[in-house]
Amino acid sequence: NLTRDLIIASVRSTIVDVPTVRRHKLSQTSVTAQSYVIVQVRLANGVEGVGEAATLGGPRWSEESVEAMKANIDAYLAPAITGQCAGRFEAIGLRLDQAAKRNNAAKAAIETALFDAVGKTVGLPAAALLGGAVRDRIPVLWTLASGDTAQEVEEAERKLEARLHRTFKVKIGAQAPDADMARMRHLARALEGRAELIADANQAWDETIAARCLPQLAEMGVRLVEQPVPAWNIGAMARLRARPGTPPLLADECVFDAHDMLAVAAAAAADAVSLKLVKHAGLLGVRKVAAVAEAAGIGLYGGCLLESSIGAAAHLQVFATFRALDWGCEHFGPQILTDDLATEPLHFENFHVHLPAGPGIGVVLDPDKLRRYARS
Ligand code: MUC
Ligand code: MG
Repeated sequence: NLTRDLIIASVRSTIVDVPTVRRHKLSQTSVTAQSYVIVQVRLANGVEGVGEAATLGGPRWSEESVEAMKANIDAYLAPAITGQCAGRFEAIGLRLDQAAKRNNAAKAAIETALFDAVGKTVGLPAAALLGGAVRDRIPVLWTLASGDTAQEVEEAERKLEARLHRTFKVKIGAQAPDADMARMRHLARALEGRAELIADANQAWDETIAARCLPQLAEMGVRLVEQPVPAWNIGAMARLRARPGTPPLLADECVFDAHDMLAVAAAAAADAVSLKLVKHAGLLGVRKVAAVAEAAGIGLYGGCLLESSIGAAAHLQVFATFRALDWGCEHFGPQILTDDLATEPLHFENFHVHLPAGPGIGVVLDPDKLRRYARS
């Protein structure tokens, strides 16, 4: 009896900290380890599903920290769904929303674990439960974020040589705008004709600085500029976008739910949107935000928050279902960690990351790694 098999027997959350190969510096924070909450859902049939909630430097990229997520999962979210049928994804989403406002990353990790467990039960990849895959590999970029230009050129050279990445996203906004413009100019010259550049200011600029810097970035050939101004300032995004010389703009922190996406679309404030589980509260939420973007002619960009192969695989399952994913994805996370959490990490080759073939999210949590990196 499938309905009985899919009853949620238990929900467990574990905080893990995995070191990164180098310091990763963005406008509001700098990290040398990635902290995640790993959610393990066990069904009545004994099948376990796994989900991951990523953060970046505690509650600095968005309001959720791993400590807060674990507390809210254990006290509110897990009790709200234990005993329910895991396959009733929308009904469970409703219960999660009744149990806690927002907490989108925590909810996404839980929903991912449900898709993984149900997929593993019926022998289907999560993508098949989300509409079905239309691609089995996605172009993947690398992020340059050490802040040391010479190191960044060298790092990009190594990625190009290994045929892993040929688009680079540069994290700007941690230093003065003119210093960032000089850094960008240096990178653009060093990689000219061999790589494409995009830039992410993580909300660091105001409208005046953005109006000065955006045309300079366009002139350097930068293809896309992400979240140049604060998330609340959709009006500025729209005005900047209407100015001649502004490169295409990518909405990140200003779009969490589908209502945000609708507001950005109505204001004509972005050319593309970065889709992330931590923002959209789950795989279904990613599809809902994407549908609003598609309806407005706004391009889809497969965003990340430096997930391990667990969280990255979940993103790939839903990204694989979009008819068009014109901007590719940025799931380089598994490559910036010193170690992975999956038994078999994602496969990167020829500038693409491959959709793993297994059921559920397509990868399996390594219990030894979970033990090794769990916070005591
Ligand atoms: C962000 O704001 O896009 C994604 C890649 C990266 O380096 O930082 C993240 C978050
Ligand atoms: Mg961003």
